[in-house]
This record gives sequence, structure tokens and C-alpha cells, in this order.
Amino acid sequence: MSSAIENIEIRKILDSRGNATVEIDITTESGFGRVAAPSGASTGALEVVAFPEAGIDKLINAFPERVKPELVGINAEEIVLVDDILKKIDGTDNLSSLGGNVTVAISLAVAKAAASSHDIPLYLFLGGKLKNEIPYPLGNMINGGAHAGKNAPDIQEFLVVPVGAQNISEAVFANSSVHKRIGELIKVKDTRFTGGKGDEGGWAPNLSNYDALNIQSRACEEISDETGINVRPSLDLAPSALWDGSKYVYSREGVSRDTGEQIEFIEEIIDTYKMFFVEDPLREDDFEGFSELTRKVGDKCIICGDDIFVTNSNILSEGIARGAANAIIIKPNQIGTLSDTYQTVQLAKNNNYIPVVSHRSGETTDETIAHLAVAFGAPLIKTGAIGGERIAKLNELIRIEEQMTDPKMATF
Ligand code: 2PG
Ligand code: MG
Repeated sequence: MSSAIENIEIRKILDSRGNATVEIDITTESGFGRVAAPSGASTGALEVVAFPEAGIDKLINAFPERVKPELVGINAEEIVLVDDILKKIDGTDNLSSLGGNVTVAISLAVAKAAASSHDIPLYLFLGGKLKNEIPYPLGNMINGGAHAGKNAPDIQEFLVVPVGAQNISEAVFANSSVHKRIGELIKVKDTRFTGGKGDEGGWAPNLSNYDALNIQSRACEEISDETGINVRPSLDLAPSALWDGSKYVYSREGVSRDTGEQIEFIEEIIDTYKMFFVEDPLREDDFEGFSELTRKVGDKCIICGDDIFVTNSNILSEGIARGAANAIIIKPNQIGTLSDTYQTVQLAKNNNYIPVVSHRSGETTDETIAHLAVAFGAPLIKTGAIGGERIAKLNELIRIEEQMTDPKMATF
């Protein structure tokens, strides 16, 4: 049984927004790994460059000479070596030549092929000894900002977490019940609502931020009462998109907030709606604001950094030193390789930052992040609630839980 890479193929495929992305196939003597890369819409400024600057088609043409010969023959278990080779082929410091989406798909597909060579699933191969813990799914209920149309709320994501669920099946069905209930409540509030959805399968209504918050919170309460499973509201504000250089402009509301007012607004929302998790409450370069907010509310709410940290361990180190946030979004394509992703997860865990493995707004039916969340021991996974590319990950978690001998939900 050999894990040496025998072949590597690349193809251009569709993502959930109808844009092009890449898929990689890795073959070893006795294994196979296939991974497709996702793409963001509200990307952090310091993420690696997603696609090769020369374009996907040119890279695909050059791939047989430029990439394949460098990897064929390498042991797929040597993931750090593979990632180093990829960085060397790329030759830039932001992966703009190969594209971070290409490198991350190769890196993850190599790991999958190695796992498959040993005939074990990826989460076991990467996780070593099993903790037997399943992450809670953060389900996306209402889409706004860069993920929805003009009249939708300014806040990008209204999320929920079924913290009272006993297993993943209870958890995903609780989320889908909240999603359905929110749809019904939106129709009552806006009789002209056409049922439209945003990029991540959440509803995209013509509602103010506060109307959306009220509906989100009411649906959580109702479904918690009806099912006995406590479901808590959460948010991703993605407010770098709202920042005009001196203030946050909430155009849907006709309101602007400076940094101090934004912090007060977030504190008020956390208190009023008993928020469980708030991602990117402030713009991506405001370490000070993140620190202040974390000091004020970090004991009652998870304050998570996404665009501010971009899964980069050097940037996370700065955040840790300054007490900015207490959780970090982990998106492998923000940093471009599995080994760099792993390094960031370890740094987070060693400093009591909660790692939250996440999808992107543009996705495929690839299910790899479900395995990563389990392998990393991440207590939360953010991967939507409904929609083919979102349920691919959720249903994989159901399968993973079924394979475990004594599964339990994650501990925080
Ligand atoms: C986010 C993500 C995923 P995008 O902001 O957290 O929800 O969006 O992939 O567009 O960056
Ligand atoms: Mg985010």
C-alpha cells in the first residue's frame, strides 16, 4: 500500500453563484482524493489571492508542466512538504501566481488521498485519536449586505446555533425548522415577499436590520419552546463593507455610526437579543475596537474575527496579544494550505480562542470542511442551513457521527 502521488488532475467547475472554481483529483496507488475550492464575496483584504492572476484557463493549460511533475512521486502523507512545494512553485508571498484556491484544493485533496490510501476517512486521518465530538452548526437564516440584494438588511448574516441539541441530527433539523419559521414570519411582516434567498440560502427580505433581528429572535424562541432544543441567535456583520473611511454607513436604515457608536450598537444587540456569537462586529483593521468590545462583552458572547484574522497565524498572534476577539473563523482558502490552516487552529486553541471552521458564500458540494471541523476539534462549524452546497457538509456530519463509537456534541 503506497501513498505516493501517482497522478494529479485539475478542472474548472461551477460554484453555487455560477462562477468558475477549480477541482483537483489526486490519485495514489491505493487512494483517491477530490476537493473543490470555494470563493468569498466579502473577502478580507489580507487573504491570499484566490485565483491565479493569469486566469484559471491559463493555469489549467500550464498545469501538466508546471505543477504535476513537482508533485508526482511525493508521499501524500507528507502534507507539509506538499504545501512547501506548492509555495515554491507559486513563488509569491500571497499565492497570486497559482491562486490560493488552487493550492488549497491540492493541499486538501492530497490529505484526502492519503486518508483514502489507508482506507480511513479524512477526519480520522487528520484528527489522530478521536475526541468523538461533533461541532454545533451555525445555520444561516437571513442574508443581507454583500450576500443579498439592495433592499435586504445591511447586516450580512443572521445566524442561529442549536446549543441545546444532543446530536447533529437534532441540531441540523432544529436549524432548518428555524429557517422555515423565519420564512413564515417574513411573509407575515411583508406580504409582498417573494421568498427570495441570498448566496448562502438564508432569506433575502426587504426588511430593516431591527425587523430582521426581531424575527430571528422570535423564531429562535418559538422553535426552542416547540422542540425543547435551545436555539440561540448569532450574527456576522461583515462591516468592512459598510465602512466609508470614518463611519459605518447603514444605508438600509439611513443611519451612520462611528466606531464608538458601533460598539454601543453591538453591545445593545448582544444584550437585547441574547446573542450567542457575533462575528466581525467591527471593520477588519480595528484591533483596538475588537479588544474593547471583547473586554466589555466577551464573557457573555463569542466575539469572532473573520476578515480581521483571515486564518493567518501571524495576524492572529497580534490579535491574541491585544485581546481582540475570543474566537476565529477558519477558512482554509483564506490562507491557501492545510498545514497553514492547521497552524492557525493550534495557535487559536493554545490561547483559548475558539476555532470556527467555515464555508464561503460561493461553495460547491464539496464536504471537506465537515471533516476538518471534526479533526480540529472545532466546537462550531459555519456552513449554512439549507441549499445543496450547504447540506453537503451538514449531511456529511450526520454520516461522521454515525461512524463514531460514542459521539457527543462539542464542548466549549
Ligand atoms: C463570511 C463568509 C461566509 P464570504 O463573511 O463569513 O459566510 O462570506 O465567503 O463572502 O467571505
Ligand atoms: Mg464573516
